[in-house]
Order: sequence, then C-alpha cells, then structure tokens
Amino acid sequence: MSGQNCILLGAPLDSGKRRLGCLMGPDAYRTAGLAGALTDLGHSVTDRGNVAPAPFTPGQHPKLHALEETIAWTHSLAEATQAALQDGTPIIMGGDHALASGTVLGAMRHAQAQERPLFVLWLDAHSDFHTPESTDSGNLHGTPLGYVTGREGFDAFPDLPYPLPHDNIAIIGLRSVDAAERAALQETTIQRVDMREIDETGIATPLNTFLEKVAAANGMLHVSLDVDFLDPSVAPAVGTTVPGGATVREGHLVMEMLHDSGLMTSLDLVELNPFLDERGRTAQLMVDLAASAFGRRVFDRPTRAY
Ligand code: EXY
Ligand code: MN
Ligand code: MN
Ligand code: MN
Repeated sequence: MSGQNCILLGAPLDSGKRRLGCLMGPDAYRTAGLAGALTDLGHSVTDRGNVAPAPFTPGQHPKLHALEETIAWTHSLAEATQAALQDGTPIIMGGDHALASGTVLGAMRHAQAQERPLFVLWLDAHSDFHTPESTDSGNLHGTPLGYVTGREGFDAFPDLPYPLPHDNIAIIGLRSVDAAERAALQETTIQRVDMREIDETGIATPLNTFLEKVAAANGMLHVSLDVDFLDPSVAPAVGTTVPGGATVREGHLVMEMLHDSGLMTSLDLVELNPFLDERGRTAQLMVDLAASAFGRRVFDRPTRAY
C-alpha cells in the first residue's frame, strides 16, 4: 500500500472518569515518536495539534461525572474527526475513552456523506456499552458504544445521524463487563469476543470474521484501541487495568492484520495515563502497535484479499 496521509489529532480529554492523567496522553505519544514512526514507514504525517472542547458551563449532576464537559468534547471531536477524514487517516491521540463518542460520531457523519457503511472495531477489556441510567460509576468513558448505537438517555449529547447498527460492531478483548451491560449486549448482534474465545481460537479467527464483513460491505472502519485491551503486565499506564489481557504479540497481530486488510480508515488511541507509566513503556508500546497498523513488519508477505 502506498503512503497514507496520517493526521494526528490530540484529544486531551480527561472527563470520562475521576482519576486524572489522560490529558497528558497526546504529548506522551508525541514524545514516544508517533509521527516519526509513521514517516519512517513512508507515510506523510500532519500533527494538527490538540482539539479543545466546545464552550460549556460545568454543572452538578447527581451521578454523572463531568457530563457537560464530555458533551462539549463530543461536539468538537466529531467535527475535527469528520474534517480530518476528508483529508486522510485520522489518528486520535487520547485522552480517555469518552472521546470515542465524538470520534465515532464524526466517522458516522463522514461515512454517511460517502454513502458507505461505518464499522467499528473496539479493542478493550470493557464493553463501554452503558447508558447514563445503567452506569453505576457515573463515568462516561464506560458509555460511548451505548451512545453511538442509539441507546436511551443520551438526549443532551449531539443527535446521531443514525444509530450505528449492531451488526457493524465487534468488541475484542472482553473480560470486564458489568451485569447491566451484559444483559443489554446479549440482546444485540454485536460481535463479542472475550479472552476465553481468544484463548481457544486465537485472535485472528474472530478478527478475520469481522474484517470479511467490513470488506464485503465496502465499509469504512474506525478502530478504537483502549490501552486496557492489553495485559497490565505489558501496559501498566491505564487506570482500569484488568488481568488476563492481550499479549504484545496478540496486539501486534491485530494491528498487522488491520494493515494488511487495507480497511482501517480512522484510529483512536485511548486511556493512556502517562502518570501511571513506567519509563514510557506503555506509550512506546502503543506507538509500536500503531506502527504495525500502518505497515511496520519484519518481512513482506502476500497480502490477504478480503
Ligand atoms: N464498566 C465500568 C464502568 O462503567 O465504570 C468500567 C468502565 C471502564 C471503561 C474503560 C475505558 O474502557
Ligand atoms: Mn474503553
Ligand atoms: Mn477499557
Ligand atoms: Mn468507569
């Protein structure tokens, strides 16, 4: 594949939960050399700097943490992501996972304008499928897939152009799903891949199933990579670690397959909390995974046709 036009967008959103630190994420990715890793692979890279939230007035919600700020980010990140998709492949440097309400919304608008379906690959220990009513924690980073699929209770958020179809979503890496999320997910056709399935079949099998579906529909593909998809022993810099996660090689294999598929049209890197990192190792691993998604490899091999 020839060089792509990679567009870096910093999203120092830290409102999706109470523990602070993800606001340092964009600068950690810059420090770990994300732009240089992509240019070394033959891509052109533009860093558009950091997005800011739309103007907002903080309120006091009895349960939800920083609702107004998160909604403000959803507006601005949707616009920035949609605009970047017109010019190339956006890579959103988070920021916590609440940012995906904005980035997926922007990708949905762009795909609709292109008259193509949008697919979403969610790489995460968690399903992030709560509604503002069902969340116990009140942390909105646990809700973006609930929002984009059109679940109830997101009235104060931007209107969706359409609800993202359940058939267009795969979540891979699951090992921490709240009871209310499980009950709701089981009513859907979202492809849910937990760590046991990965243990039993390998991670390539369910990913191929999903990528074949994306290709058959000529879909666009937004990928949202949560640091906690990875095992905490290799990726400690995240506030929501769950043991038993993906290995370094499983992470790279997913990214290598995404590159070979030629299907990925936008990428979130979320939940990196540099305050919790060990000498930058998690930021470096995330940069290396992004490099794999943009073509870094040991040897060339025949590209699989989807
Ligand atoms: N399900 C839990 C909650 O709603 O608080 C944990 C959510 C963690 C979300 C992280 C980003 O993936
Ligand atoms: Mn997440
Ligand atoms: Mn997570
Ligand atoms: Mn939470």
